[in-house]
Amino acid sequence: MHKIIPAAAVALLVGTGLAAAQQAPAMHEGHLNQLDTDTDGGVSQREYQSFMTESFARLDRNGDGVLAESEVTEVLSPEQFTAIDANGDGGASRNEFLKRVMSDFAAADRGGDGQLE
Ligand SMILES: [Ca+2]
Ligand SMILES: [Ca+2]
Ligand SMILES: [Ca+2]
Repeated sequence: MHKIIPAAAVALLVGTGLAAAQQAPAMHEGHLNQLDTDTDGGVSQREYQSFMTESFARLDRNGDGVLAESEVTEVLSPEQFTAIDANGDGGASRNEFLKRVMSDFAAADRGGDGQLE
């Protein structure tokens, strides 16, 4: 639980921005715990993807299915945004977003068992 995990860092970033922007802080328990919706002690690919899909929907304020840089300035640095916008059209589509975060997940999943612990 004390490893530095890039995937969790992205989640933290997204979560923190949302919490700061919209809601009372509910993110202090530990982000991996929050992502672990079936509470089996690990975050599966499916849990991670479903969290990220929800995050995407919340970040996409105008609901056009694409994150404009202006929609994510609070949670992503310009470098991170550029990294997500794989085709460089200035918008992060859902596919681009998920592809990026799921590759972070794979990179963080050192055991290769599809679970982050
Ligand atoms: Ca789990
Ligand atoms: Ca949008
Ligand atoms: Ca794009």
